Amino acid sequence: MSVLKELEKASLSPAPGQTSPEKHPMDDFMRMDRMPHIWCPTCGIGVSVNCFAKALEKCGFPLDQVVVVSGIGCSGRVAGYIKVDSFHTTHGRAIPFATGLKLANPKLHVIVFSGDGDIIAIGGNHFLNAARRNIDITVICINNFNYAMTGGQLAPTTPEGAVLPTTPFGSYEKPFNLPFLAESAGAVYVARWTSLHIYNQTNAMVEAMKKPGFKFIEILAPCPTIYERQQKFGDGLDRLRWYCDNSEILNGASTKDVGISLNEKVIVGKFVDIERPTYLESMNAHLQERLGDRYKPYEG
Ligand SMILES: Cc1ncc(C[n+]2csc(CCOP(=O)(O)OP(=O)(O)O)c2C)c(N)n1
Repeated sequence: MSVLKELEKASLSPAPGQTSPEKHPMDDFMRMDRMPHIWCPTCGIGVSVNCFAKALEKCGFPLDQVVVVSGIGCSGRVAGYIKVDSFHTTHGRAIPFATGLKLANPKLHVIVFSGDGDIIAIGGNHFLNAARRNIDITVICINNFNYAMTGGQLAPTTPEGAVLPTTPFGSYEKPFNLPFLAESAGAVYVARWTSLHIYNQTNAMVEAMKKPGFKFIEILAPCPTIYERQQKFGDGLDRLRWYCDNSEILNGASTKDVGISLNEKVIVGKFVDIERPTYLESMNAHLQERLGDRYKPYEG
């Protein structure tokens, strides 16, 4: 039996403790009517979606108080598969949409799930300013080191030397170190995991969603069809094997020291977990101080 057939059979088998093969463990969290999804075999995005569904289950939030917002790109498709209110917004604008939602209804748990190109290139300005303001949202950035959906253009995260269709002789640009960028801009929670670290990324999502403020999780994910193939690396499974041998968990590492270089080991872990008033807390405290009883704290 082929590996794909085996996987197909396994996914239809009842999970331990489950009686009916009709109900998938993720049925409550995913829009199963949208399956099959668009992602390539061994792409890391679906792994994170599964982790996210698990994290939602662990958080126990009423699902009508959870909103997922994505921009455009392969990772931007996530919003369409999660069974909560979700927005597939314009390219780079997931964070402004999320900000608006959170400010209009502070009771919501707002999660941005999108790609490195979407959040850090075209949406970079919004990323920096939402972190600076400490807007209470969780940003999960799937970093596959390229603009996958549009054919693999260079991204602000592409490691120096990486070959892509727009850099056939290797990139000569210095990439952003996303955890450092997030911390410098003001994020209160910063973590990085890979698609291999499913428990760690699930726990990071739980921690982040439960914490007030601007939280940032970077997930290094294989892109088998473009990035891995262009590096002549193999498929997503080969990348996961590589992460197994070449990622080092260093919780509390200085974000300055976690930049990524081609073919060099990557540092993963929780790097930042601090307290700082959120945008709305600062606004309420400030206006209360200035206006006294004339000000009624804004709660949405
Ligand atoms: C304003 C605008 N410019 C460009 C595009 C084309 N476009 C669609 S997806 C994308 C890149 C997405 O890259 P990334 O966020 O890294 O997501 P990935 O596909 O790699 O998951 C671009 C440039 C667009 N849709 N809108």
